Amino acid sequence: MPSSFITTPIYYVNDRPHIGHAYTTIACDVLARFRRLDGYDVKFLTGTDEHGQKIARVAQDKGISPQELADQNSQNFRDLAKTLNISNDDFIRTTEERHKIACQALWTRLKDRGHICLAKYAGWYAVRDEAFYDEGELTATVEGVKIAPTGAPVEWVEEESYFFDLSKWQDKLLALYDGNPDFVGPKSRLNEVRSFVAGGLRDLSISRTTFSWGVPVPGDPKHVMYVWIDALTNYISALGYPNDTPEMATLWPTATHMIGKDIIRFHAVYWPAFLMAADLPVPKRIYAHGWWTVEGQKMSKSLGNAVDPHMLVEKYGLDQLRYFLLREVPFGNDGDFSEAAMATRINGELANELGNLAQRFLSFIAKNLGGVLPEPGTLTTEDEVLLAHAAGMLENCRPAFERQAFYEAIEAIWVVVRGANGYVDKQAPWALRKTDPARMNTVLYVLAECVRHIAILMQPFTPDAAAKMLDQLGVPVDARTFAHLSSKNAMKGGAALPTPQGVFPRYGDPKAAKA
Ligand code: ME8
Repeated sequence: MPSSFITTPIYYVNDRPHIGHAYTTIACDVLARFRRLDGYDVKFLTGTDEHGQKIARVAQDKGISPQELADQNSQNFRDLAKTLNISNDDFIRTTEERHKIACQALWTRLKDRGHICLAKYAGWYAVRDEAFYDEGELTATVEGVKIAPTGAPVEWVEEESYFFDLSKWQDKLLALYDGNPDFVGPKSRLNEVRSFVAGGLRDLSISRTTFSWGVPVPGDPKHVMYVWIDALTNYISALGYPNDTPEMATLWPTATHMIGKDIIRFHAVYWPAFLMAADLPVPKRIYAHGWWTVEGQKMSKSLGNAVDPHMLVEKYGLDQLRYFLLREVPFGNDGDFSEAAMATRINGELANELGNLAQRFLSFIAKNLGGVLPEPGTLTTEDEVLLAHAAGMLENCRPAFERQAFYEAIEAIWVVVRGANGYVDKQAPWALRKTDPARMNTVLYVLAECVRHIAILMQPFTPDAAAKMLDQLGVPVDARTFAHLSSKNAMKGGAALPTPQGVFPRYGDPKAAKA
């Protein structure tokens, strides 16, 4: 059985989760569900990033301990995963013992191999990004405050620090990118990372002494580890590192890290360098998606415009939100979020196109045929063409999923949804009832088999709605994987179908959605 380890970034606990966090987590969930249905042994990990100066400062401002802040907000991320029907197999917190053990073991291994030495750091640091910046990357505001390219203010840091010998890894990193063109996706990000590395790397400061909210450096506990070496290690601590676990052996080399474009440098430069230096395998793929703005504006605390995913689920429905986020914007591109756009997609695609397709012929069968799926007669070319398109969907979705091109997979499904709606209009089974009942039977059967395919493939995107559709087709719960798409498991004429119910209701009025 092929394996796949899929990870979200671990989210900082300084703030409540918003739509951006929900986006990455949903995308990972869709990938994890797709691969499980495709026969993979999947492990899907998410969690929270709880150490570092940013968390320590926010806790101080709130007058609580960093651990209290972490406990509260980690729970918020866990709750969000539940609300979003996320199928994660594990949830890691960086304040857990298993994680500290892994961080210290990785550190010791890097030290023993001569990749860590003690020196003095003097340079710029942005607490908001938990990142170091070179003077040349900064711009000064009118007030004279220097800011990083991300807009985060920087402060001057001068302290004793351990360094990782990143400068020695330039050639090996370039060879890694050139030898594995799929290591980073989309291609534009690979080019960005490659040119950053080609421009030369400086050794990286990986410990701090001016605060203590972090994993202590082994043998020198006045230092805590830089939060990014701590955070990145979560991906292997969850697999049992430093123990020689079966998961480290089989799952780790299959890792797909899904992240936002903001943290590509940490994942595609620092992380593989740490791993190569520790003589551990590098992940298989890193995919950086784009960012959402909200009605044209960056989401930010000061604007108070962060969109709460719980509210959207409540108002529009969970599967509707999952579908919208992956459908609206090609994964990898930036997108603008608006409730009006969401209502339009829900009504135009989920309610009118997919929902109606299933609802129309199922209620017709319920009303006119006593809820029994008819036996098909001889198939016409049009029947065969539609069924062949339905049977071909998986082959079109798979390569799209390999490239995390979720919207392409949805489009491949929608070609069949639209084809099936065109088929209904043309074949008009309702009219055939009087003129040619045998032909009507065939058309209804073909539609049922086509919708069975569509619903099986929609499971990763809209798990509840797809399950309801499959329930209504009477497809057994244990016959819903991609292996069951084969004609061996085709719908059986003569089967009694449960009473149909609408799966995708229309959302009121798209304009009212903004109110
Ligand atoms: O960076 N649009 O955590 P974080 C799309 N702890 N995605 C967004 C987004 C937006 N507007 N805002 C946030 C960290 N995200 C580190 C990660 S991993 C070892 C450590 C998503 O809480 C996106 O995936 O700041 C981004 O990478 C992540 O949230 C950052 O979450």
